[in-house]
Amino acid sequence: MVDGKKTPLASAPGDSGILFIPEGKVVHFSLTSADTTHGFWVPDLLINSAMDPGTTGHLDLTASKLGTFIGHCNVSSCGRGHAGMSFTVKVVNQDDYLKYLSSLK
Ligand SMILES: [Cu+2]
Repeated sequence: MVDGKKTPLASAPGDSGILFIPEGKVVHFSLTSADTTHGFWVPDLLINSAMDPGTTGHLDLTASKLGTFIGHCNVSSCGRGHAGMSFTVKVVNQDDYLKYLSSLK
């Protein structure tokens, strides 16, 4: 969530999700899981948080560098499909973030 607005995870079935976030803004994540414990790990952004079923964890992030970063689940015991549990985080400047949001309409 950025400035009180939800930030969608752009993805299509079978594709890894892409999360766009603006540089220098506090982004609030609400993290949970539908089945078992998974990890929300983006090492280049120093994010490492667990997502547990039945609970909602909270994480605030202010990305201080532009770029494209890879995230993974880092709970190897989470089950079948673990190897494919990755996503992309794109940290963009404020103008590009607003363009991205406009493209969703
Ligand atoms: Cu997992």
